[in-house]
Amino acid sequence: MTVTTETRHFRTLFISDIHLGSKAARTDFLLDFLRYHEAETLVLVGDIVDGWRLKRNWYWPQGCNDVVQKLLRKARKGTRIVYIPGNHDEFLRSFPGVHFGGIEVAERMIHEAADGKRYLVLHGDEFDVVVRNIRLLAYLGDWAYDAAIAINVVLAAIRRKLHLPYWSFSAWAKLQVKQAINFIGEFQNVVAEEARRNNVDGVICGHIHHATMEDIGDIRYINTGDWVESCTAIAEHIDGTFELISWQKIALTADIKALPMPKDKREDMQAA
Ligand SMILES: [Mn+2]
Repeated sequence: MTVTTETRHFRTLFISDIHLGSKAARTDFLLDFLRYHEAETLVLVGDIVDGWRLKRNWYWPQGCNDVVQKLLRKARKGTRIVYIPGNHDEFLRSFPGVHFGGIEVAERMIHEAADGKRYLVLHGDEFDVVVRNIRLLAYLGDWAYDAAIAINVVLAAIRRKLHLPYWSFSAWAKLQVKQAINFIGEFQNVVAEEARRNNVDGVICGHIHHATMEDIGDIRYINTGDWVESCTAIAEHIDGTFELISWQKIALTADIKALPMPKDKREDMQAA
C-alpha cells in the first residue's frame, strides 16, 4: 500500500480554481485526489468552471465530465457540497441558496471548525480593485475601501454586459513579475482585514492561485491554491486542525501505477 491507494478521511475539504473548460485544468490529478480523499463537507471555493473560457471557445473533454460526475456522486453518497462561485463562474452568483444535484450555492459562508474557530470562506475576487489601488486607498481611508469593493462589483457587471472577460488577478500579477510577490502580500492583507471586520478567527479563499496557511496578525489566512498548476487542497482534520495538501507532489512521488497519466508526460513534469 502506498500513499495514493489509501483513502484519507477529513471533516472538511476545500478546493478552488479548477478552471474546468480551460486546457490548463489538471482534471487527471483532481480525479485521483477526489478518489483518495473523503470528507463530511466539501467546499468548492470558486473558479471551478471557467465560464469565460467556455464562452469564447467550447472545450469540455471527458475529464471535465468525470470531475462533475465524481462530485455529484459524492453528493449523492452523503457528502455535503457547498459551491462558492468565483469571478470565472460568476454566472452562479445569481443563484445563492439554490441546490442543484445536491450541491448548494452560496456567495460566501462562515465555516465553524471542530475546535470552535470560525472562518470566513469566499473566493476573493471582490478585492481586486482594492489590491490594484492599495496605495491610493490607504491614503484615502475607510470609505474609499468600501467604495472600491462596490466599484469592483459594478465594473464586473458592466464587463459582463459588454461580454468582456473578467479581469484576472493571477494573469495580471504574473505580468508584473517583479512586483507580483508584493501583490500577493497585499491581497492577503486585504482579505485578512475583511475577516477581521467579520469578527472571525480566519479566512479561507482562493483566486490568486497561491496556496498557503499563515497568520496575518490575529487572523489565520488560508488559501486553497489551484488545480491549474500546483494542484493543492486544504483539509480540516477531525480535531479542527488544517493541512495543506500538495497533491501533485504526493502523486509524483507515490505509486505511479495508481495514476492515469502517461509515464512520459509525468517524467516531463518531474523534470520541469
Ligand atoms: Mn478567481
